[in-house]
Amino acid sequence: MATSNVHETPSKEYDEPITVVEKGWKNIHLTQYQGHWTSPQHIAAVMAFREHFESHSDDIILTTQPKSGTTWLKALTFTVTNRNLHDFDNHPLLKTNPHDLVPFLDIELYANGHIPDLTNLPSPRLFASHLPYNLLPTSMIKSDCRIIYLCRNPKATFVSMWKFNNKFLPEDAPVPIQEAFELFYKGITPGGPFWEHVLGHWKASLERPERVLFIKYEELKEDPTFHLRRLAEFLGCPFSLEEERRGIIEKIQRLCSFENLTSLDVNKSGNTRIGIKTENYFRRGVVGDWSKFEIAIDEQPRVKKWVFDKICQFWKNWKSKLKQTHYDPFHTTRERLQYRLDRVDPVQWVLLIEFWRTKDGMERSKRNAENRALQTMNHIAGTKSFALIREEEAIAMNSLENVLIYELAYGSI
Ligand code: PAP
Repeated sequence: MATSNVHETPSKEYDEPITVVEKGWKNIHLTQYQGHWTSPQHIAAVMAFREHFESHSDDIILTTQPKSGTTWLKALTFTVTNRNLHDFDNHPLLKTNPHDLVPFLDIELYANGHIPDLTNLPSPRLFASHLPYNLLPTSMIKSDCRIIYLCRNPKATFVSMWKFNNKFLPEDAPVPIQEAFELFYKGITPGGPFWEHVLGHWKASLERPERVLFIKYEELKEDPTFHLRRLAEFLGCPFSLEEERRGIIEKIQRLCSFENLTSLDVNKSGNTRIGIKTENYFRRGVVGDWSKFEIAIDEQPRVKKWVFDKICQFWKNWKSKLKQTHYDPFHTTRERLQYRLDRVDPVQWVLLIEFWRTKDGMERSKRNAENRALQTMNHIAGTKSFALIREEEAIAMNSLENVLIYELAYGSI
């Protein structure tokens, strides 16, 4: 297990030109480093981490965007991996904030470009990072280390970030929610852009499922037992029948629950190692809380447009890579898509579209589309000639993009 007990060597100058600096979120300037938004003071750390981190094959890396449940994931993973070392009545989490048990690599261990000596930490080393997948050190991607990614509904992540950020401002001068959302929408948010972060990890989890585990905060809330089993299996330490019988999964859940962690003195006062008040990592810890802020966020109506634009953007990029066909039903389905947006979880939308772009996704989509075509044919047989229906379906399924359109227009999502 990684602890704070690491040696540091003097920092080296990292003076890569900073391309853009935005005065985002009122109190913090944000810088874009290779497409990733972060505070200027973290740039040296990010560069040192990327250049010097030597991954071990049994490392466990927790990756998240800020405010998507990092604290919770740290608590859960620490408890699962160390369950044979600590008993629950005298557990480190009762006295220590999860952030001080699982350090951040990019913004903590390599802070200011210092190069820590992490070689002698006991295995498996447990670290966290807010970096997007494409910026993780090459040694991490090439090694067999395991990456656990937790993502959260974008609106919930945004509201949590907005509330967190306001804690650093005078009480009577919070950043107006529309202003903050405008930045978040453009991707200018600590750890952003949101979609790129999520999609990078999502793709990696499809390409390397045995090395990258993708979890959603909302699903973890809904069925923690299922996801804890999944997590333990992924880490190669599944719960034994005996452990299950002893109720260890429920104990882990309880220990790491929002209710329990917020009841502990350590999380009511004091700071974490990186100087943030421990209490600031906990607010409400629920799903759907953002809906209270919906009126403000949706005034423009930003969120729907945002998700819709993202889908169109993926769609266009995808189309441009394919041969153009004479049949372009995009316009005909546009309204239907707009209509359906109200009913679908936005993360699910974009993830599904990305999934369809993979080979497995396409195979599955094709089968779904064929089944649906068959059903349609059965349903309307008698009112149209079979040949005509076959022709229509053939057109609809004649290219990859048409299969997707078919799915979206008539699909089950
Ligand atoms: P970080 O990126 O700065 O580390 P992070 O832990 O990712 O923050 O996000 C904090 C959110 O996780 C808060 O969400 P909220 O603002 O919507 O309430 C916080 O309440 C929530 N959170 C913290 N601990 C837990 C937990 N044990 N269970 C569920 N949610 C939690």
